[in-house]
Amino acid sequence: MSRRVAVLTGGVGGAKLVSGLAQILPSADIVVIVNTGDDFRHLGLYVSPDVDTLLYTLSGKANRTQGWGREGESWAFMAALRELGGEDWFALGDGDLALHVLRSMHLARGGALTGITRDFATRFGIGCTILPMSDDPVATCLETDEGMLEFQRYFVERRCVPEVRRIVFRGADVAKPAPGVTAAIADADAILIAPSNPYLSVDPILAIPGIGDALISSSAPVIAVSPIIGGKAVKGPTTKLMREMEIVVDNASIAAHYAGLIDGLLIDDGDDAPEGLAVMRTATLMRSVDDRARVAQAALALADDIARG
Ligand code: FO1
Repeated sequence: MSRRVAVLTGGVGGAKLVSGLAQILPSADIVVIVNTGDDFRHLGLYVSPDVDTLLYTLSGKANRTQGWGREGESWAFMAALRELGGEDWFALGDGDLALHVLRSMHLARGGALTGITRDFATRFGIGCTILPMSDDPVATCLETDEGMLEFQRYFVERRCVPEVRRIVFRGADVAKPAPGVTAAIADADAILIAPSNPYLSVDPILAIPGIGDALISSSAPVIAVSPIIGGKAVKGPTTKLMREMEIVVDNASIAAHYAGLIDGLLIDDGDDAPEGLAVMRTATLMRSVDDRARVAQAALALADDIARG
C-alpha cells in the first residue's frame, strides 16, 4: 500500500527518523519539511545547517560523531582562513564549503532555496523530497542575559551558555511556506513531527502562516516523536532551554506544546505518558540504523491506530 508521509524536522534527530522511514517506505512517498530558522550568512556564504544535515544523512555522507557536516572532511580552508585572521568560530569543511558556495551563487542569481536543495538532493541520489520550510528569510533569535543573539551565535559561538528568556522567529510572520509544503501536508496519509527541539527547530516551521493551519485541516493523523528520553532531551540545549523557560522537562509539556496540532505522541519506553493523548512506546534513542527503522515503524503504527479509530 502506498502511504505518503510528510515529516516536519530540524537537523540530526529528524534526519535519523527520515532515514528510518526510507528503510520501510518508498523514498518517493516521503516529503521532508525542514527548519531554515538556523540559516545564516557567514563569510559571505548562505549556510543552511538543517537542510544540509538532511542532505548528508540521506546520502550516507554525514559525520555521525560530530552530528553535522560530512564524514572524512578535510579542513584546509579553515586553516587558511585562520592564518589570514578570518572568523573561525563556525567551522566549514572543504567539501561542505562547495555546497555553501554553489547555494550562495544560485541565490545571488535570483534562484530559490527550494530549487538548489532539489538539485543537491538529485546529485546526491536522494529519493525523498526535501523542502525548506520557506524560500523567504526567517531567523531564529534568542533573547538572552547577554542580549539578543542570532541562533548560530548562541548555539555554536556561545555554546548555548547564555540564559534564554524568549525565542523569536524574525521574518516568520511575513514568510510564505515554500512551494509544495502545504500540498505535501494536505496530501499526506500520515504527518510526523520529528524528535527535534520543539522550541528551536519545530516552532520556526509552525510560525510560518499557513503551515499550522495545514496540519490542523489535514485529515491525516499527526504524530510527534518526543525528544524526551529518561526525563531529559537526548541532544543539544533542549533540557537547559526548557528549564530556563520554566517548562517541566517531561512528555506532558511536549504534549501541551503541540496541543491542538497532534493526534498522538510516540514516547520512550521508560517515560511517563501524558494524559488525554494517544500514545505509543518504543525505545526512541536512535543509535543504530535498525533503531531508526524501528522508531519510524512505531510512529507509523501509532498513525495507523489513530486512523483506524
Ligand atoms: N556546529 C557546531 O557546534 N560547530 C560548528 O563549527 C558547526 C559548523 C557547521 C557548519 C555547517 C553546518 O551545516 C552546520 C554546522 N554546525 C556546527 C551545526 C549547526 O550549528 C547546528 O547543528 C544546527 O544549526 C542545529 O540544528
